[in-house]
Amino acid sequence: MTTCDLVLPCRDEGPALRDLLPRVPATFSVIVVDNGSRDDTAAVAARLGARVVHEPTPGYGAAVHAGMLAATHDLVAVMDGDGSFDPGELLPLLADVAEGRADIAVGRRRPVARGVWPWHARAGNALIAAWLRHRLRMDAHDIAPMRVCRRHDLLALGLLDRRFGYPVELLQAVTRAGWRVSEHPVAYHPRAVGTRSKVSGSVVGTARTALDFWKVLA
Ligand SMILES: Nc1nc2c(ncn2[C@@H]2O[C@H](COP(=O)(O)OP(=O)(O)OP(=O)(O)O)[C@@H](O)[C@H]2O)c(=O)[nH]1
Ligand SMILES: [Mg+2]
Repeated sequence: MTTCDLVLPCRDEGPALRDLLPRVPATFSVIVVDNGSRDDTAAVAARLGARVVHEPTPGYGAAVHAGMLAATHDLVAVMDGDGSFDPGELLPLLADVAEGRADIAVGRRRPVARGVWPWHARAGNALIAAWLRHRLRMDAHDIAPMRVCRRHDLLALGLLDRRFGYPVELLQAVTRAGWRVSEHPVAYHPRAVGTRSKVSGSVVGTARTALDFWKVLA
């Protein structure tokens, strides 16, 4: 029996999903949000039993928000769909929220090898997290690429960003709302072979994302 929805925002992640979906623990009901993929992301997801939601508006935030609206369980998890995370590592995060120890549980990336997380992407990420800890006393060290919380509580925050600023806007909002945050180290693997980096693979990609982050910092 499933107890939590798992939203996977995906843009051209077909090769990653082939390996990732069979490894998702049975407690999760998977929703793949296909955001204008040109590869077989939707077909692979459907074939492997995931619910597929199509979101026409491009952007990470647009995909995650569409997944939140499509979710039906009280508990909802979000994770990148590019193979860089192990879905089994969501279970301790889910337990924290389901058992009332936290209002949101987040993952803190631990690269499994040198070069998995390029210096420019890691630096940009560390800068934003340090800023939020300094400005808002945020209780986290990463921008929550893996997270679990209650669906209604999240939607009640009324997050507006539909691009890569979404997780930063989320962390600002939960910190301001006084949510209890628990953080767990999670292994960060290279994205799946056969998929293309959209962010950290280039300085331009990182710069564009850093701009998205900056826009939501109020
Ligand atoms: N649906 C959708 N998903 C996106 C979009 N951009 C990124 N994603 C997905 O969001 C997740 C995180 O994006 P990534 O591209 O992995 O970001 P990253 O991990 O910082 O950088 P790379 O893995 O190097 O690209 C992945 O599953 C992507 O497929 C988008 O515009 N629409
Ligand atoms: Mg990635």
